[in-house]
Amino acid sequence: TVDTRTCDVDAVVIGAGISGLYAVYKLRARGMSVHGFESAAGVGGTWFHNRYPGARCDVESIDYSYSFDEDLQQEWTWSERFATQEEILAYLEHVADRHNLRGAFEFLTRVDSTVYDEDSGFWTVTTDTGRSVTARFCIMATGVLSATNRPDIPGRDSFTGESYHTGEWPHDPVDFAGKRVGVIGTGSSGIQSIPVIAQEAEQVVVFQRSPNYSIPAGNRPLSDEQIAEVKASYPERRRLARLSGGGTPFTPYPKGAMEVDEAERRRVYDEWWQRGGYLFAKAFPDQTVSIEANDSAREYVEAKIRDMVNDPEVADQLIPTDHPIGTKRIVTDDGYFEAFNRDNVALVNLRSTPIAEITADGVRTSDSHYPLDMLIFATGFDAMTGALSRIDIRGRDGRTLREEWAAGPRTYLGLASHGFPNMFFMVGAGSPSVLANMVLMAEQQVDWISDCLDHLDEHNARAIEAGEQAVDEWVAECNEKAAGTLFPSANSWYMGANIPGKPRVFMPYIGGFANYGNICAEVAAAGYKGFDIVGAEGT
Ligand code: NA7
Repeated sequence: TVDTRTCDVDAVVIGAGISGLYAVYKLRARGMSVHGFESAAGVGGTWFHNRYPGARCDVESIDYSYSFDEDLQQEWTWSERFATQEEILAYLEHVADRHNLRGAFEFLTRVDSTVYDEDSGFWTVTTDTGRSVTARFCIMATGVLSATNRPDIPGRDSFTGESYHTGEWPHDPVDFAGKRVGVIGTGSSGIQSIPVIAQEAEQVVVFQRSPNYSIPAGNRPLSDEQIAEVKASYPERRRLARLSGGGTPFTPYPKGAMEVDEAERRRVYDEWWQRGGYLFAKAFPDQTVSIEANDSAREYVEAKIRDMVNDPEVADQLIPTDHPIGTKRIVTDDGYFEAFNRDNVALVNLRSTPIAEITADGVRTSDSHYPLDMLIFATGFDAMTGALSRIDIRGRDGRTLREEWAAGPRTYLGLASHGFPNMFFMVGAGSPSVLANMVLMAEQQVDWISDCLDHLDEHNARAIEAGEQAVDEWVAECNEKAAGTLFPSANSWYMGANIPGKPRVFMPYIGGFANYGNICAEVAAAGYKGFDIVGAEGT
């Protein structure tokens, strides 16, 4: 039987980033009442928080933007090939205003728990401000790189100078002039910020545990002609992006790296190096599958790093030795390696001299003490699952998502989990997620969810839930796809390897954006195959 009480709203959307904003837009367009919660003071998600100097997206601006509103994509003009955080945030604020989305959200409100009640079929969402809202559907747009990681280094909180995490960067300008700045971490955030900070600070000490591959962005202003050309062909550009492996309109070279001779291989690497950025990982289709192909790309990049860094000993230490190139996301930088040619930038190799402790006035390694005025944690995130595990999510029969996912995320299509009816996860584990253009990724999933809700309405159904077998099979499929690549050999955040105690599972679906979209479409066309749909009578 169905509880005849009504809930407060049809859907709760948690998170006002790229996926949450579009979810609100789309669900409202279906005539649903939607209530959004957002822990930050404004919209933007990742782009609200990551305001560190040099923060940019590594996907080209013209692709990393919504496609659902043709007028918007014609009217908005990106200024650079790779947009700054500031410009992306301005864009998302513009979209929120244009579609009146801000009003749906309660800001500065963090969701503590979401609990499902089987009798009523409602989720109760409670917050740290004491709010409690009931809804039929819960959309978890909580972000994949949103739960920051501050590693538990001895003395971490004893530093008395200025201290920041790149993913929680303050809104007021940070002044580096005349200061000795320590940066812990050389992932994307460290690599993007270090050259910018070095231009202002008196001294920058880079504490590097693992070196990373990074490729110059080749960023530049977009000319009027380029903009006009893109706008004239936007629908075609988007079509190609949807047919691609990564949600951008680029296809790799048609042959494997070892199927061509050395001269051709070099020409292709030169071409993709010139294009700039992480796409270099995809120059040849087998680069992250075959170690031989990977070695050829690695050697090419190693030589480039040696060209850029004057001191051969420093260059040596900046070259990764612990993972095949591309199995951690290649960073897209602007002057990173050259920054080590400056007199005011020093590299501390934590592999040879680990951090012993953070002190009141600096960082002590096994062999030295580095006095600092400012300490920056560029130490990343509890990626993909961290934002979900920080919420107490309780589904049917009191089962908790934390327990269900204790050995790694268990989803069907990345969208849903067994035991958690009417709850949808956005752009996370089990989907191409961070391996694809997140904006098109979000659109694809929200559109799919919207169609799914149409289907439920047409069949007068009250709930949809991923079937247990479908989850088992999807988890196996995700693992099998990853096992066919070199990715599991890297200690990456894709693998959960950056968080002590986190299960080692390759979390995204690596079968490609287009394939994933096709699979989702087939599941829908087959009457949501693999999902259990509960009728109005509870059957
Ligand atoms: P990342 O890529 O996770 O980088 C974090 C960095 O912090 C990385 O170099 C880590 O070294 C380092 N780290 C983490 N914990 C420690 C400790 N305890 N000691 C020393 N160094 C540490 O995060 P980002 O924010 O840079 O980028 C995240 C993604 O955002 C990026 O991939 C893009 O897709 C956008 P490690 O490699 O673990 O040895």
